[in-house]
Amino acid sequence: MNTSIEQLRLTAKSIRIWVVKSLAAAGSGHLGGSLGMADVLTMLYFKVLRHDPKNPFWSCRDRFILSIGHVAPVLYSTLAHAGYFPLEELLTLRKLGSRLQGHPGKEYGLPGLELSAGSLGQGLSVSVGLSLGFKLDKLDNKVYCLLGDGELQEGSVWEAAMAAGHYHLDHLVAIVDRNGVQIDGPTEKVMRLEPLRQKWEAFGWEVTECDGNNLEELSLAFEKIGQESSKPKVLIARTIMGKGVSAIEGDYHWHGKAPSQAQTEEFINEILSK
Ligand SMILES: Cc1ncc(C[n+]2csc(CCOP(=O)(O)OP(=O)(O)O)c2C)c(N)n1
Repeated sequence: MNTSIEQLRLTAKSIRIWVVKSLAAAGSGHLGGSLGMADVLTMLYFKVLRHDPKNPFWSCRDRFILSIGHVAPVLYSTLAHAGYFPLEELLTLRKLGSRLQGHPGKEYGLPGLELSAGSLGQGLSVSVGLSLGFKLDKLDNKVYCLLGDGELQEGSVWEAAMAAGHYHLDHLVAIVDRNGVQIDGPTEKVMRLEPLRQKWEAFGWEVTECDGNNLEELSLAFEKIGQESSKPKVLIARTIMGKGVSAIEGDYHWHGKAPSQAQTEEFINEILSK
């Protein structure tokens, strides 16, 4: 896909605005991580992934596995922007009968959604299984799995990482939202993760790091990741929780909070002004 950085920036901006709008309509949800991930998801869905919103079950599609189900609002907003369903549906977030539940559920039939999520520590195992299956069938589909840094404290993540290294799952890409915070504080206080690069390397992964809120850096990082090598790849994307809204940036109290009516207007105006 030939999309300029400027176009991607506009898309990310609109994705953020609809995240805020949908959370405001729901009156609850996870704003911080959703805003922080807007640039990564924009890059994936508008430049990196092989997919077709008109044919969500296309067998040749790459898979995007959202392991941190709580940032569903940014996935929903991205899928809607990509054309999987109308933008207006975003305003049904968390409502009874909606296809857009607080944590994504396959049973609601949302086009583009690959996996139910919410219980942390599951997505990388699923991604390893998918990737191993593609490899055994000699297919070139890639699998991208988005993990939270707090989520890395789940032991199952490291079992999956070990298996990916063992089976040389070269078409598997894990992305870690390295925002340094989790639901109840800084990750390094709750359960130290550093040295994170060396941990992944020890499990047989090729590690790339970048500013996950910088589209130029993300573009270069995914180009590097796209180059052939026999290892699974991990992108440690350094991001800021709440990116785009200065009043909440970096504040873990916004992990799972929705804006009030007054804040909604203020937040949208700030995102629009940048
Ligand atoms: C197995 C499991 N344990 C606990 C939770 C509750 N929980 C939801 S999000 C979260 C914090 C995750 O931190 P991180 O992955 O860093 O996400 P961020 O706060 O950056 O959005 C926790 C503990 C959960 N969803 N699943």
